[in-house]
Amino acid sequence: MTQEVPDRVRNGQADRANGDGAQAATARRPKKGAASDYNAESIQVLEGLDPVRRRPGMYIGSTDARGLHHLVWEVVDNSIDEAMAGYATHVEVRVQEDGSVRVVDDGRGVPVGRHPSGRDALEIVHTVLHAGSKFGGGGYKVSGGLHGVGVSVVNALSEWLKVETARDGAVWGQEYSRGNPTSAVKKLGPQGDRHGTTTTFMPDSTVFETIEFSFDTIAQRLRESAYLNKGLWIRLIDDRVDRERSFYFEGGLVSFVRHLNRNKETLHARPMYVEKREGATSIEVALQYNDSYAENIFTFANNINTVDGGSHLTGFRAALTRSLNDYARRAGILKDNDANLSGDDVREGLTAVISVKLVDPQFEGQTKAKLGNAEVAGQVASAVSEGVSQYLDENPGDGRRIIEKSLIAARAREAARKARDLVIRKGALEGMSLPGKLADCQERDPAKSELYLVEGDSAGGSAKQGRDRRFQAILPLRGKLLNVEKARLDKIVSSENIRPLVIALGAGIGDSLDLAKLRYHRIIIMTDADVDGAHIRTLLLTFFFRHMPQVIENGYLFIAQPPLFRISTGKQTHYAQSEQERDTIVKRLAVKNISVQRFKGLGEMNADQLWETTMNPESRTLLRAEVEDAAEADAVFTMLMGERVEPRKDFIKTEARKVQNLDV
Ligand code: 0RA
Repeated sequence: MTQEVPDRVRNGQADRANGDGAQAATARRPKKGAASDYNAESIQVLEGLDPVRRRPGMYIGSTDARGLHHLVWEVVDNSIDEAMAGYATHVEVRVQEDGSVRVVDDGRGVPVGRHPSGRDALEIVHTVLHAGSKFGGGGYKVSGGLHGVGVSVVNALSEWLKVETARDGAVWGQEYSRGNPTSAVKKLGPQGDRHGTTTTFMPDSTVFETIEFSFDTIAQRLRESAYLNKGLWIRLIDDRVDRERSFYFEGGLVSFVRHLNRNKETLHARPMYVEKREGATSIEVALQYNDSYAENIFTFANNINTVDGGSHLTGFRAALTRSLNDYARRAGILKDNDANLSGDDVREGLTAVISVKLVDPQFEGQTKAKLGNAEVAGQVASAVSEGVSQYLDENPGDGRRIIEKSLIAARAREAARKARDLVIRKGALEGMSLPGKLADCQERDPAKSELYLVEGDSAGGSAKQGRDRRFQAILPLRGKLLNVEKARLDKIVSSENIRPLVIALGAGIGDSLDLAKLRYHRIIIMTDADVDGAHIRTLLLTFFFRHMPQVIENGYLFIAQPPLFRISTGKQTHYAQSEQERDTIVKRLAVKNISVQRFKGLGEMNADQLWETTMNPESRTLLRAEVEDAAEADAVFTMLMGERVEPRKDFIKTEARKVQNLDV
């Protein structure tokens, strides 16, 4: 059954680049029957590991911290495949004291034994690109999907790697260095009660910019895997700091949705849950409405986060809209003459997770993060229609609340449209007139233009004086802005504070946003370094996050870093952004006629000081606002802006910015 495929050796790299390699290889031959026929003979030989070390980025995306963690995902995903196939129940990940990572599962164990090529199957899996179970067909595979490149890639990029497989009556093992065997496949002892695979590897410090694994990054990913594979135990241990987390969710996606809604008020206590098999496709959906206005849907195919959606999302949306409209008419809430609720209306305040598992997932699009299999749309739609209709019929109180919220959404959407039209018309009527408070810059090229959003009129005054008017515009914002989480789009747009901002930016808002019209590519939030400043900054971040997310996604939003202290000796002046920095500077100066001034707000700085410390591109530090992880950002914003006050206070005190450090 096994054969060398020499032309794949030549073509392998090009095929890998577009991600089609696995399918192309499978299509070449008749499929073997059941997955359980799998043995040493089934491993296919494709190509050696040189290309991986030559161009690691092609296989793991990058050689920074993100690429480094890909090594862990690759090894863990193999174990999770084994769990999805029904053989493994426990996966343990351990970051060891020396910085290496060990992954243990209790599955069937990687096959060992002589392969027709003369080498051992275990060795081939670890030293040959594209060799492995994913060509075998059968079962759902994470590792055959989006980023599944095979453990051989991990091996190639590791200073050393050791594998042990407990099966066929013994524990077998082999060791490697940078992908090359440093031992034969050896019998290490009797099998005992154990079955499964243990893989330990030390990333190669000559390949990666950093080889320090992050507990939090790994924990977050493992938590997600545990949600997506209910009943699977996943344990993470960090021997470097003696930390440990275990993940196990009997509720699977229901637990996931509860987690996503944890800081929100929900419309119904129990998430709706749909689980169905349609042919070879397994479908799982959980959803729960909350009282916010945001839509929060996460989709997965074979545990891969399909951030660009695809057929499963399409099927879900269609079915949800249809079921809710059908129910609203059945229950007499929508009358004959009433128009249907739109998809946008029924998705306001919706948190949902959709997970499908299928044998041959097709990932499409630029980032391969969109599920292509067309048949899945109908399968998901039928499962969701059935599940949601049944839930609504059995829980009419919940049904009514959800429909009423959708109706409010429909009315609000109409009001927002009118308000938007008004804003746009108003802008036009005033002859493209920009807000009176805006001190615009001379530059007209958005890529070279900056807009400072400044808290308060006095700071606005200093900023106007201190700026370089050629490319820096100033818009003072007075008082507290609206609470953007609770306020509806129509109120926000027409609020006295936000309307000038929307007009100054020039790109519109919400659905009608047109980034091509954005007048500034650096929008810089400049607030005091105190709690009020933090609050206003958070409000502005929330506003952009909710209503102009593209601005953040394109990297146009920044946060200025005004200093807290001015330290002067008469001869020299220094600025510090924290007490710690102040102390360091004072110590370094080591003269004791030092005067330290604390700025209570931007307004206390004169124009020159503000320019030098906060606005001059030569000397300032800006933070770029990033939406690293939509789920986490959503939770933070909701917590900050939502009904519950205590977590907000705590948060503001400790960490007021969800941003990543960046010197510009
Ligand atoms: C190929 C075939 C079989 C199991 C595996 C691969 C396998 C790989 C890994 C990687 C980590 N843990 C794993 N567990 C299993 C099945 C062989 C058989 O039929 O027994």
